[in-house]
Amino acid sequence: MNALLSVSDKTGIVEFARALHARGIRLLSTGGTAKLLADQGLPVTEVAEVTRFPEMLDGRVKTLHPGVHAGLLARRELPGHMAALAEQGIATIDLLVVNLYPFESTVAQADCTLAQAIENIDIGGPAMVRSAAKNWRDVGVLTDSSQYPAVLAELEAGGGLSDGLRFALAVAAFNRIAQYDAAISDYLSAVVFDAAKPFDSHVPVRVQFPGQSNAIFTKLQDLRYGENAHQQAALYSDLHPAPGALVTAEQLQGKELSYNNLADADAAWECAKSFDAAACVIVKHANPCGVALGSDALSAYRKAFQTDPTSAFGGIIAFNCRVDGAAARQLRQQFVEVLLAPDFTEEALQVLRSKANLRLLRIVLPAAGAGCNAIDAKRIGSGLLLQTADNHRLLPGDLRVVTHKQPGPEALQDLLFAWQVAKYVKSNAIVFCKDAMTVGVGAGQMSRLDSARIARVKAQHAGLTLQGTVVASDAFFPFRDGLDVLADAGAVCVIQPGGSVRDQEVIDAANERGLAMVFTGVRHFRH
Ligand code: 93A
Repeated sequence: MNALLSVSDKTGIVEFARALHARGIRLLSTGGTAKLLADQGLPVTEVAEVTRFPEMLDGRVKTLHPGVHAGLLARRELPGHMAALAEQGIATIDLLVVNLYPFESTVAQADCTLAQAIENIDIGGPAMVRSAAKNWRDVGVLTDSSQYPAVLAELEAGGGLSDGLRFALAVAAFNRIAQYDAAISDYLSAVVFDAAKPFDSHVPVRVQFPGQSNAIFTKLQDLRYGENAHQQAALYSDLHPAPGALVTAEQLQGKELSYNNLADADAAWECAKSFDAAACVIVKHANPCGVALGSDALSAYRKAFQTDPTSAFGGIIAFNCRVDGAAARQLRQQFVEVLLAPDFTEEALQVLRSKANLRLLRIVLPAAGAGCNAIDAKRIGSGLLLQTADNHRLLPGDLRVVTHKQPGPEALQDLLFAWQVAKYVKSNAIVFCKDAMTVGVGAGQMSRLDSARIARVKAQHAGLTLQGTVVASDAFFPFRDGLDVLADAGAVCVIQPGGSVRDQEVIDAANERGLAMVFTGVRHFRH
């Protein structure tokens, strides 16, 4: 068995090569990799020896040779292929270990020149990876050091690699090549070529999204239809989904998830996971119609449901905490489309099993401090709007009290809660809250005044009082009329970004009506 090793990132390669050698596998390698392995006392044959052709053009042509590619591409069970190899004195290559020239990290450096970027475009590496991955039934292809242990484990178990592992490695290989090529295309597309300027003074003009590699999406499944029955749809996942992202969820039971289920589940989950205390979020048509914190799932759910029982019918419900038997029995009383949580007790699963259609999703909460999806994308006609995600988290110290009246400590807690909820409500958002529970949500209106009116009406319909509530507004009040609606309804504290030319008019109104008001200096539009 022959293995060809050619890696730029040499992490773990010596140990891996040593393990291959110990299993009697012959090592072939390119210049730098071969030297490292030889220095560590491993017997290694240079590719140049195999091809009987020297590396040339400063290493630009190392492995681009039929002696390598025929060895990778030959179908072992075709006698014609094997005879052709024998005729040319070419040996099969059964294992390929390649990682590519570091294009992505090179262009991420601020002082990277166009010439350096181009020198770091790997040609021979991707060519070999493609050959090996195409011939996955006969060749194992490794493109990342994280794959070494799984391959060694199978080799050590005796026999060769399994079909399953070789196929998974081939898929990972093509994904890696797609990602690599996208990085090159992305970089070069952003270079505005100017013949009057020296070649190497060109730099790409582009927005840098920190820590974000090129977005490559892989299809998870076709969906029955899109937002409406006449639209086709499919679900794709980031190649490397962020920890705790919806696409990593496991469906435990229930009907197939629809396009709208997924969109709403995502809205509910993103909101629920943003709280530290046990939280329940009920979403309908992409907007929360009930959000509450509690001591456990049951208490949070009871409060969230009270906000708007009418809208909660057929809702999508997310918890950031374990759902136990008591919560499940309560949930069984209402019609739920999708239920998602990081954990369910055995008893809860038992209770929910009787609702065979209910889509139940288990999703792992991200570890504290884990990165979330750094980029937000929205399709526009033949284009894509990209932005970094709205990850801003307000701290009590960021608040500026602008009224004579100060919010008390309890109101302050509710203000922070209301603000956090408003972030997940479509603009214009007005959110009344009390005791860590929403009591009136006005969402998605073209005027802030109407959102305020709607939030009030919804609270009335749910039989809730707005006396003594706090209110969050996702953006500033352009006039005092919106604030007057809140005061008329009985609100006592307001949180909003501030920043309007009429801020003073609104502050005066708050003082006149005896409200406390705080400015955040940050806006949370969500369209
Ligand atoms: O310059 S290349 O595009 N031409 C080649 O023929 C070639 N073959 C392997 N780059 C090539 N490679 C790459 O060299 C591999 O993908 C790997 O990243 C690197 C390993 O070189 P070395 O073993 O000399 O450190």
